[in-house]
Amino acid sequence: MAEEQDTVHYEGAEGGWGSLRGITEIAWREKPTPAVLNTLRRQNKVKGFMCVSCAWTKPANAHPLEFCENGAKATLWELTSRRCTPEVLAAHTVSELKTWKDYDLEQLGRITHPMRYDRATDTYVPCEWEEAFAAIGRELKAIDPGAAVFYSSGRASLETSYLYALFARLYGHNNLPDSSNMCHETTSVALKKLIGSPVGTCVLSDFHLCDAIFFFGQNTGSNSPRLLHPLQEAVKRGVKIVTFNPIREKGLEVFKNPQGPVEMLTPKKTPISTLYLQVKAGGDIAAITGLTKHVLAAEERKWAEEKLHVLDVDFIEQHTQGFAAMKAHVEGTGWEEIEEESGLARADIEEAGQIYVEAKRSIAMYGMGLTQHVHGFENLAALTNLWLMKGNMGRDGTGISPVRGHSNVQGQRTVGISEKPELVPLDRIAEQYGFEPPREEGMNTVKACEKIVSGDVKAFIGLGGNFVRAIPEREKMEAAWQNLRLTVQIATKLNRSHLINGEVAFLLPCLGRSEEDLQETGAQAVTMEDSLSCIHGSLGKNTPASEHLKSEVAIVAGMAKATLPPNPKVRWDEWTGDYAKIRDLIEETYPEQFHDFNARVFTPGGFYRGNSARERVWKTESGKAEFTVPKTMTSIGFEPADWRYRLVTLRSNDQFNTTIYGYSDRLRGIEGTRDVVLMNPEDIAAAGLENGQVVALVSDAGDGVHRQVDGLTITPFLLPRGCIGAYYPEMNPLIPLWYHDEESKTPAAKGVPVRIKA
Ligand SMILES: Nc1nc2c(c(=O)[nH]1)N[C@H]1C(S)=C(S)[C@@H](COP(=O)(O)OP(=O)(O)OC[C@H]3O[C@@H](n4cnc5c(=O)[nH]c(N)nc54)[C@H](O)[C@@H]3O)O[C@H]1N2
Ligand SMILES: Nc1nc2c(c(=O)[nH]1)N[C@H]1C(S)=C(S)[C@@H](COP(=O)(O)OP(=O)(O)OC[C@H]3O[C@@H](n4cnc5c(=O)[nH]c(N)nc54)[C@H](O)[C@@H]3O)O[C@H]1N2
Ligand SMILES: [Mo]
Repeated sequence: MAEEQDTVHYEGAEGGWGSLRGITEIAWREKPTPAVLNTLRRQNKVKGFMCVSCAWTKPANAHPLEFCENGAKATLWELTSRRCTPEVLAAHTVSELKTWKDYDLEQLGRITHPMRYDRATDTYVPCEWEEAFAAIGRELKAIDPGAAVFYSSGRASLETSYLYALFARLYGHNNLPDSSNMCHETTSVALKKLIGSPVGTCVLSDFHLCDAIFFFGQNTGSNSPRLLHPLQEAVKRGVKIVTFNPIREKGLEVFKNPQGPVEMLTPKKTPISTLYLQVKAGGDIAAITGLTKHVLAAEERKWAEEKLHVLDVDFIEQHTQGFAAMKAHVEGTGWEEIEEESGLARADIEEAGQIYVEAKRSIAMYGMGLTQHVHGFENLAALTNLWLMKGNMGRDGTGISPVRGHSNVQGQRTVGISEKPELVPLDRIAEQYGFEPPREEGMNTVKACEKIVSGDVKAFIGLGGNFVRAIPEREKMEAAWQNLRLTVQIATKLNRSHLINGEVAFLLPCLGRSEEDLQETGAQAVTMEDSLSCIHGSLGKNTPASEHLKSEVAIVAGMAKATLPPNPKVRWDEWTGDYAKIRDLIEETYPEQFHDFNARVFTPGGFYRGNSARERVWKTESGKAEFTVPKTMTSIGFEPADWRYRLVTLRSNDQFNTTIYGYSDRLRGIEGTRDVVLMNPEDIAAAGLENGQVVALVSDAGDGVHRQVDGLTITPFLLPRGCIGAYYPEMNPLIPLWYHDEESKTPAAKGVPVRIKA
């Protein structure tokens, strides 16, 4: 077995001085003013502004500095003093900018003016807002609404998102793909089907009551660092934390609280995980089946010896269906297969299983390690089986808690951004606005890509994000982009997606969330929903990066007004002038969840919008929570073969999705470059490769399509054999568009079939 000392790794703990250094470095680069530092002090506080980084909840009793390294980076990134002005854009053709790295594009700073792409000079040229809106309206009116796609990245507020979805439906389509389609769509589909709620069931107080927390494929230290605070408190309370992850991610191993002075000054660190199991990528169904098998065996023993139960038999009886079939299947699955598929030893799985057996209240947390697989649905089904059998759902201190990504990605779905019409109260909307909304299913991300390739899509609007960079199959998609007649990108900074343009293209710069949003009735607040279904108000105070920016609400309203015929019930200008009126509309559409919305906007800790599964009301087809018989023991969508590896695409500690803050993945010990392939030393030797050798990765999906990424340095790393790691988004050309979760179509970015070309 390879040892950590033979590999590249990080010596410190997550948090601590290293994390302060991370903040300082970016602060130095972005040259923040005193006003910016003030903004950090208001971050995630009541009547402050809500962080634009991750979706972890903002507690009522916030720390004096309730932000983490990555939240600070995100804020400083938004409030940079650099400006991407018309002069800067005039100095570089779009063809030239296409050769730049993502990092360098965003380093140009905040976009200051609305811009139109000028094909003759191959540059962006400034334009007036009204000119842009009129042209967009003209273009949209000229095409069939079904040929337009309105994408959103999960950052825009509830107010913007609600209007954006309304715009799409008034115009005539449900083509509302969301970054969620590449992320937790597996959750939305699986949890809806299994427990009748598309989101997690936990609230913050559950973390104070549980006895065990199980983590599957979620990198807390980098991606939701503030969650380390409740975890650290839980550990101090004696809560056992068990982690399943192919990589020993530092944040879940040890944590040093950068906000706890004692831990900063002394070498005291909190070990986080009691047990850390390096499951093979795609091995979770097998691992969870092993845990389930152990629980069933423990039940049998306990009943035989003490006439007592390990299982929650009353819950199973009253609230679920399908237990017997699931049980028979798990008992029929041998340990040999479980060990082979999970890459874990039976004894280790049983040790974890015993922690689960002994815990009275357990929480399951997970991230992209479960959702981004061809059998991602099966991952969540297996996990739900395990959680249901002990009644760990809908009881204080228990539950299933997907850790969401973008700061309002969950909320966007809540207020109507969905390609699935059955998830939206269309009848109510029809009544509210006096029109007949489209009822046919819209395009999700993968479908939109397919239709862009086939030429059926004519217009693409991006409400934030970096679509072309985030999706699979980059080469083919970039080429197909030329089919589009209209592309509109609403953004804060320049990125690759802004350089792949349709015939008519606009770049519309918007306010960031930390900036003051002044409208007719004064400064406006916006709202978002966190991972635990709590809604928070956010008030930007910083001076906008440029006087020419518009808010996202104003931009959506401007485009809508120029596109749609007048309707007395649809008052874009009035709504833009006062966002409280948009909140009234949201309340009207969703009265159960958003009652008294305006009065509750600044509730400390946010207001909880409720969750039926938490109340043990199962809005599933059968009216019960569902056990499932797994149809496969691996979540990987290809057969093993010699020299075929499972590529896991990773986020570094120094990026937010396609935004690269820098080249220091401190928590994994990788510095100065992102062009690496992380590989087990024994695999390196077996393949006849050497540390430091530069190689290419080649797609091995068996579909005859050549996909390749060059210039990657072999780096020894403690990964299970057969699994290799490399960074997202650089590796996205290697992922076939058809390679996605079977049920939800979430691209399977955590188990991509590749070969190494020396
Ligand atoms: N700083 C920062 N914060 C972020 C983001 C960011 O890019 N940077 N992105 C935001 C967004 S949109 C999202 S969705 C979240 C993403 O946050 P996460 O859900 O944490 O996503 P990833 O970092 O992609 O991968 C998570 C972990 O899955 C592990 N893994 C890979 N394959 C498997 C597997 O088969 N099984 C198991 N058990 N584990 C596996 C990886 O080793 C990794 O540690 O973070 C959000 N927060
Ligand atoms: N291989 C691989 N691919 C993946 C993933 C993976 O793990 N592996 N993860 C997937 C996941 S989980 C996600 S969520 C997607 C992410 O996909 P996206 O959400 O589309 O991408 P981001 O990188 O978050 O978008 C960054 C851009 O957003 C813009 N922006 C920033 N702030 C604002 C704002 O306030 N308003 C507006 N309008 N624009 C703003 C900036 O211009 C910035 O360049 O990628 C997916 N793709
Ligand atoms: Mo995400």
